[in-house]
Amino acid sequence: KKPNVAILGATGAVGAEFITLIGERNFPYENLKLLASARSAGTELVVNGQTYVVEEATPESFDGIDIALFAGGSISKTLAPEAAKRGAIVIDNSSAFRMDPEVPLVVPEVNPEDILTHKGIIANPNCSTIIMSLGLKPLHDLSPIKRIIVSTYQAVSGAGKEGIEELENQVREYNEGKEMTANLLPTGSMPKHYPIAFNLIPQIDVFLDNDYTKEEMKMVNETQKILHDDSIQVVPTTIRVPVYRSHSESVLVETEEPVSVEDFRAACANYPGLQVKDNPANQEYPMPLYTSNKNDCEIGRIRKDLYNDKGMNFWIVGDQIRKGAALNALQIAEYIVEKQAF
Ligand code: 11C
Repeated sequence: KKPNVAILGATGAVGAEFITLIGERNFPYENLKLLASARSAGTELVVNGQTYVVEEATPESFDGIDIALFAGGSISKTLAPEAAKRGAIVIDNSSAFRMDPEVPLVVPEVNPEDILTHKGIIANPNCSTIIMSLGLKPLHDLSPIKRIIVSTYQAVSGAGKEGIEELENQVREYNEGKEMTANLLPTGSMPKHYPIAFNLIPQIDVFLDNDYTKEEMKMVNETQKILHDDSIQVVPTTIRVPVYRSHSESVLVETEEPVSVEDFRAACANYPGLQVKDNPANQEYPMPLYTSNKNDCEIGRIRKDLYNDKGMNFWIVGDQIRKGAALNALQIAEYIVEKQAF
């Protein structure tokens, strides 16, 4: 059987990607409903050649829905439990339920076994966590991970359509000799905003009491949950860069036992959703311009720590809107459909 599917947040950057991927991947559905907040209701969108009118999302919108793909945002908090109550399996891209012990947090290549433990809601991890996890798991399988030091280089798409528009506008203003307008980054809720064009901003989301940002602590908590090991130490620095839609991460990992570069590279080459691009002699390494609009993440610059034989260094890059959000969620849905577990 095919599921009745709803997409909530259909008019945003992640929602648009859901629609593209549903067509590209031939995702099966019986009926499809596109939902959004009242502001976007009435918009017409085309899916698989058929035009749909976006409806305002209410709790009743989910009556009869088997799988609900939530693009994210604060609307999840109230509507996800309502949808689940009505029998839908919600795959939620917001941060609202990720650390709830009742809610599985899933990267399908890494912990697919958690998917069917859900009680109505399955959480999609934060984009930088998802992308890093694809490089961590093949290493973790060779020798358990003890400690991770990571710096991210995150695209403006992480701040949604508005983030992309802000970078576009600033580049234009700069080229026209005008002052750049900054209204959104690093985060809309704080008083100061800085241009991202020709700049780097070492703040993503708000600061917490420990002087790490919320984005950084997501990488800590979510990585431990996905790998089922709260003893893994994660020390992150998250940075916004003027790139449109792929996140890049420089990752140094310490494992329990030494792992050779050859073994790790071979494990990555065999890992689903991951491509090795690692040939320094030929100047081959992953770059965010070239992973954009692609499903697979790319890993390269694989090399040992200079001083610690249990340390492995790598660089991993992936499309933030695809693997970092919509693709990962849709893969969870595909798993549920394949198992006919709806
Ligand atoms: C960013 N990672 O790049 C954020 C966006 O918890 O899903 C996604 C936030 C989240 O700005």
